[in-house]
Amino acid sequence: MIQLISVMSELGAGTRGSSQGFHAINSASLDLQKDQGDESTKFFAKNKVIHLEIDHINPLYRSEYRHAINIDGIDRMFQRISEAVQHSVNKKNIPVIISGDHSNAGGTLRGLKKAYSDSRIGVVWIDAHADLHSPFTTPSGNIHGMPMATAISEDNEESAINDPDDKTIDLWNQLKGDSKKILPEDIIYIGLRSIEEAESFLIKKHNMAVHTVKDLRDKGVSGILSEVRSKLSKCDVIYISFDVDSMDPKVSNGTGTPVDEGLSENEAFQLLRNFASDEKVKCVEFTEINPLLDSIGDPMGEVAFRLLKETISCLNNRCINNFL
Ligand SMILES: [Mn+2]
Repeated sequence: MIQLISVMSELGAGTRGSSQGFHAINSASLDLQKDQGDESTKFFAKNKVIHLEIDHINPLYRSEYRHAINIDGIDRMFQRISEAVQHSVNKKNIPVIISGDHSNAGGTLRGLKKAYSDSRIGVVWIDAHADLHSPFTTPSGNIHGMPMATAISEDNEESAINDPDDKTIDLWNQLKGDSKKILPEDIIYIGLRSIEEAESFLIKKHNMAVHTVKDLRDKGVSGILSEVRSKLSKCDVIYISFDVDSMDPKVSNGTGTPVDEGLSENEAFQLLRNFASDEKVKCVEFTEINPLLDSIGDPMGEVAFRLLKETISCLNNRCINNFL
């Protein structure tokens, strides 16, 4: 079964509103299904998607950790998310997570690492940003720029611009966790186009795979997919993390940190349906949908819903046989 897990925590973002992401998708689903004359206006119910909502603690937190804002609350969220994801996988479900900001993906990965403790886990990070900062390197202090660093357990002190206090460092070490790490060579970036120096340093240091939007246009979606396939051939399990800011702001205005020259909706659609069709893909996350920053109507919710719908259908049917 597909288990839809909504995690409306926005503690890691610099702007409020991604906590409304699931509601934006849900209301788009009601409207779009109605427009298509579908008798059931509830796509999720119709596709036998079980929904689990994880309680957030957004109102409680405004913490003083300036190089890792709200890190104490985010640590609590990581725990909740990882338990839910681990439980979902143990029940033989495929978790599809709709999260507020991208910091939550660190909790998802912690859960996957526990649930698949004997497996090698590959990560496809579809995003305008590398999210590889640490409290030592972050210019903003926002933890949604750090989840990949928690996954590979990188402080990147070589690129330090901050001097975080001991309490921040303790919490950061806790956030990274003591379970096994994701190997940097098992991470693939797609759509990356806004990278800061400290992140570039790590990408070079670990020789991480990056596919820019231009690469995708040059090689085509199928060219990128075959490179991903060979790069992740040794992984048993693949996690797809889809930040809507990977898409162009023309499509994806309702998000915290839009960046020009992004993927088109169709390119995102082709990527997601191919990934979701592969048996190795055991978890997909949609994140950073922020209707408070959107234009009138709910265009971001509608785009995200169309992509989510195709992703869920392909996960259910594994539409394209063993592409990866
Ligand atoms: Mn991101």
